[in-house]
Amino acid sequence: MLNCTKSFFGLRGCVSAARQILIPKISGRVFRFYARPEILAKPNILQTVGIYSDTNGKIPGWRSAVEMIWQRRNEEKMKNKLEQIREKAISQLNNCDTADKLNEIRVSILGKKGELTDLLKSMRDVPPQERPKVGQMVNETRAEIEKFLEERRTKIERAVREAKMAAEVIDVTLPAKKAELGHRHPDTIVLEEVERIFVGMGYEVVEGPEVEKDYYNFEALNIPADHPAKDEQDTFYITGDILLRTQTSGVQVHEMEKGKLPIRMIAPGRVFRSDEVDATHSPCFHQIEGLVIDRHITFADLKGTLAEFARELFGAETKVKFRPHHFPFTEPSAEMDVTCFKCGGKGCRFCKGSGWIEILGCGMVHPHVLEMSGIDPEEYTGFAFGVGLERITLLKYEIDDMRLLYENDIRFLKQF
Ligand code: 2NL
Repeated sequence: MLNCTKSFFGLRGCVSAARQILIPKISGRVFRFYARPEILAKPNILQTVGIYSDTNGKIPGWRSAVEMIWQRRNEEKMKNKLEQIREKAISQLNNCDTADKLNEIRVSILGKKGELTDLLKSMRDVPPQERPKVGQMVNETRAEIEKFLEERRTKIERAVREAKMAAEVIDVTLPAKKAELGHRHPDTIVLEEVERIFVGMGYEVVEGPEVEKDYYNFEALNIPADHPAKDEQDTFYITGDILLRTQTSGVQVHEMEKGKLPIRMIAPGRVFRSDEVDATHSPCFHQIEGLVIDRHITFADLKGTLAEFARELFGAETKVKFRPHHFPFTEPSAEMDVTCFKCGGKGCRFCKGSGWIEILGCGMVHPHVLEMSGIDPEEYTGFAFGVGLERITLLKYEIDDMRLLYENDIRFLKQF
């Protein structure tokens, strides 16, 4: 009894009941060999006919024939699987139009748990002699899919670019966006006003270092190490004798040490004190100090100068009043008040009913301070003053919280 089946290469082979495989015609000869019954029982066994092309017409022994049969079948299985993966990948990629989807597809095939990676892992089960061939097949499929992925990626990227360019049409007839301009800070406005007033009276504006030696910040101003005035100023120290200046006086001491007299100067700048932030305090604020040294300078010069300053800053009707005070670096010392520019001195909520507002501290430079900087107090005298820039800005613009000055909110700044 003969059982005929279509063979792999389209040849016809027959399996006899005698467990023979008869090959009618390969290279013009008929080959025959025997196989085990369980192999012969497989209906597609005659795929084995294909192996004859590998044997150069030599008839293999049945064991190697069977091995070749299995090898061929494994290869076929693998080929089919790879073909499936490839087809699926290509059809998915053809329908893919976003980079995210593309990535999903890539991961599902080539990723750690991807289909192709799984298949590669199953190489463990492939007999060693078959691995190179199977491995090569997997690699070829992988390369093909990767090539296809890249092509698709390029297409998607181009499409995204083109869509973006189409959407970004520039309408040249639209009005241009206005460049947003900043606004001068109210502190700057007031500082420039103060500078204008003093420069008008012949003063120089001098700036100096914010990081200062303890000597220039305290000692040279008659505040020795154990002076209580030093305790009052909680200070940021950098080293034992270097600190963030607590006042701009150091700038003036440097000027005095230069020995060039007379001096008529103001020293505006940032100063630092270890203070908590609240409506009237900040660890960093601005001070303007002034210093005049010449022969025959008296308290009358101080009064006249500062009264003129107050009138220019707050209005011609402004009156001033000096109250005795104490500073270690001036003697005598005073605080100057101006008549309330809100009520004109009658008393209101703004001046807490007194009619007066405190503006600055001042005094005649202490002879010891002059001496320490090399100026002879017998020949020269001088006056000095210090004013908090934020304080007068808040007063002038009736701002009730100092913190507003540091927030730099353009809506706030634009009001001045
Ligand atoms: C205040 C008080 C003041 C000075 C600062 C000064 C500087 C030198 C010599 C003498 Cl180099 N005095 N400066 C004088 C008196 C007062 O500031 O309350 N400022 C906010």
